Amino acid sequence: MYNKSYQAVDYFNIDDLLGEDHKIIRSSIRDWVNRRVKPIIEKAALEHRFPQGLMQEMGELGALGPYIPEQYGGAGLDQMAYGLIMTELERGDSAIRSAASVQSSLVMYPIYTFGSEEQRKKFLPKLASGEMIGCFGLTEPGYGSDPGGMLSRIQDKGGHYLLNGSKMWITNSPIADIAVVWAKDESGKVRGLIVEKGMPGFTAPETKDKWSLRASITGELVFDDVRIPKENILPNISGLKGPLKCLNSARYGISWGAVGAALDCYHTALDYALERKQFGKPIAAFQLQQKKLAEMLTEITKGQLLAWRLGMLRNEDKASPAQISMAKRNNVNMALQVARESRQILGAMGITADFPIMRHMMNLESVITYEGTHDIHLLITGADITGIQAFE
Ligand code: TGC
Ligand code: FAD
Repeated sequence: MYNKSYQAVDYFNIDDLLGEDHKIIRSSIRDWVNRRVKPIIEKAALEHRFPQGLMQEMGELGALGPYIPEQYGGAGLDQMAYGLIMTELERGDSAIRSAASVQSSLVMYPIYTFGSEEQRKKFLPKLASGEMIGCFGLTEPGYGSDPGGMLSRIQDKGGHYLLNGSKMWITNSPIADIAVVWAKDESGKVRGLIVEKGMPGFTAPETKDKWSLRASITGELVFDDVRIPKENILPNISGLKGPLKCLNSARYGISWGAVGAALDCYHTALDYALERKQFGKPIAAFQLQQKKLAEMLTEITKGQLLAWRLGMLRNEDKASPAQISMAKRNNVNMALQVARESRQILGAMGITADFPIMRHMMNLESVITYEGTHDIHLLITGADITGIQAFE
């Protein structure tokens, strides 16, 4: 493992725009990632294994549901703090950020925003502490980018609902205690429900042999006549906008998270370029390598500013879904390009597990696909600019 001390670059003094509390939170997460994630993540990824014990540690740090009010076990922080936490976690690995984003934005957020008071009290404190793990089921085998076509159905049976259908590509489903699932009712309206592990007819098989996000567990959700008590329906939302509001929060977090992966690649490449000698000089002395480093830093800085401004807008509740799409799309693509360029700077060493770059690069191939693909976010921007939907 390449082991230089890490000080994240802040080329445009964005730190001056943060509060002291933000810097304290960031430094506690950064320290934890350096101590608890960096030393074990390469092995976990090679072994295709999620380091599950880290969930409770993230809970102790306040990284699960950071913006959920303290009365429900959250840390009561703002959106900027959430973003900074995501950057530090993804500097460690996208799988760790994924686990925290799903728990925070896709499980705690809908229960807090659309749930009953009983649901909030029952689930949120355990999710915040990491004692309970949650997952989010929207995507189906036949409906990924177009979730409105979903086939999963609930039928009202008087005292309970009967759930049938399946979901796939679900982060953490095999280890989750609860799943926030989206299914249509008899009138065709999308509803959200909380499915609990152990309910008869509910299984969550693992999806094996991924080349990407290897330190994250992915699986299916299969529902075969699962009885869902009525108190497990999220009462305060119906329609596709329910899951999409959750995605706004998760996509926002990813726009910050991707910056973390990019920073880790950039720092690794810079350190390596300054040390590695060819033709009698450090390779950092060659213009071609300087071009790569200078362009990477430029793009990272632009991504940091975009995320920071989006955080300000989110704090004021003024960020539009299209603005979030632009930031998620730009920053993930930026991180993937930075990973590819950094890998080249390391030459053959770049393909080994001695360095984090190839792992980040492979992870980012999922990040550019999930939470809305690169194409879909472009189409969302295009529709916003022109007023014309080009999806169909
Ligand atoms: P469309 O007709 O445009 O919209 C349906 C209703 O939803 C509203 N809406 C939104 N509301 C809030 N936030 C948004 N971002 C919204 N986008 C749309 C819209 O106003 C409408 O409301 P109403 O009241 O009129 O009914 O929907 P469409 O069927 O044409 O589809 C377009 C859309 C937006 C669904 C599609 O562009 C899209 O986003 N597809 C991507 C699907 C996606 O992102 N799936 C992610 C699955 S979860 C995941 O990947 C987790 S990875 C976790 C990890 O490990 O980190
Ligand atoms: P498709 O929708 O089949 O798209 C295939 C290609 O066609 C893409 O390039 C896409 O951009 C393009 N395309 C689609 N429609 C259009 C169009 N209208 N115009 C132009 N091009 C188009 N989902 C969950 O619900 N919960 C999770 O926790 C979750 N975790 C995930 C974890 C991982 C590791 C991965 C890889 C995925 C996860 N997903 C999850 C699923 C993810 O959200 C979907 O993969 C994603 O939304 C894309 O759907 P799809 O894979 O079916 O691709």
